[in-house]
Amino acid sequence: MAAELIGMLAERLDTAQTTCTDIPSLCDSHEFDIDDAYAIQAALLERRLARGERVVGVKLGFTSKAKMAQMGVSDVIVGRLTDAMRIEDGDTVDLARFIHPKVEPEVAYRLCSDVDLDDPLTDIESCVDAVAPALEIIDSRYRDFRFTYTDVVADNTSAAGYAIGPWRPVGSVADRAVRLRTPDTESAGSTAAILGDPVQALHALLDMCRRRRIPLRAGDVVLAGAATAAVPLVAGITECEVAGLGSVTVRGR
Ligand code: OOG
Ligand code: MG
Repeated sequence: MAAELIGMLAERLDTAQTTCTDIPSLCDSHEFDIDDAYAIQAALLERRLARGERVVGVKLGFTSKAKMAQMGVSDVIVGRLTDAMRIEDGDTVDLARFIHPKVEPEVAYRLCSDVDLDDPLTDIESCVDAVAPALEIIDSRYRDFRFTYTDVVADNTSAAGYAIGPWRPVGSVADRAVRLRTPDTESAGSTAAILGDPVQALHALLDMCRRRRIPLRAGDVVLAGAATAAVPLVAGITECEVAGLGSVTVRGR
């Protein structure tokens, strides 16, 4: 796909986000493959960086069957997090910032060293020093959250916001109960839903970042993907609790 078209589609997604206006699937009007989709995502990120935002991490999507089934997609995807998306634990978030926000319970890791993508012996687990419960806010720029696999990659995997609970020194978080409570819903799941064990998300991430040349730097946050299906983010308190790790909240307003 021509660079000009990539830039135009990135602009369309960017404007949808900055003006809180949904758009139809890009695939309705254009044909593009997964490489083009990541190129659009990269151009979208460039626009954010040009506005003064900073990259603070990465996120994985569709690492759980619940999410794959909910969205009709069956392969892991990667997106980028910027400082403008960060919400402090317990903080209020203005719902008017979003088009149709949903929230999902996640596990976050923190990188303690840069990851060498070109060294085949890189041990990603040794590049991580902390783990925490997390909430991700997703806000697809597509009408009614309806998108194809390439659409959602181009749209930076619906990334819109995230909050991280207290960090703990990294250790196994396999098979931990996960609870998501909003004023309207309560859902329960397990960290086992995330590729069997969230640590597998780190290995999937390394593979994706090698293929897509996405740098992984010391201090970056990694969202491992949702443990349950996403639910609407509404006014009031939303909490994600991961057994043995603690909890994190945001307050919609
Ligand atoms: C795409 C983002 C998926 C996850 O945790 O699986 C995701 C979407 O569902 O809109 O963040
Ligand atoms: Mg997510």
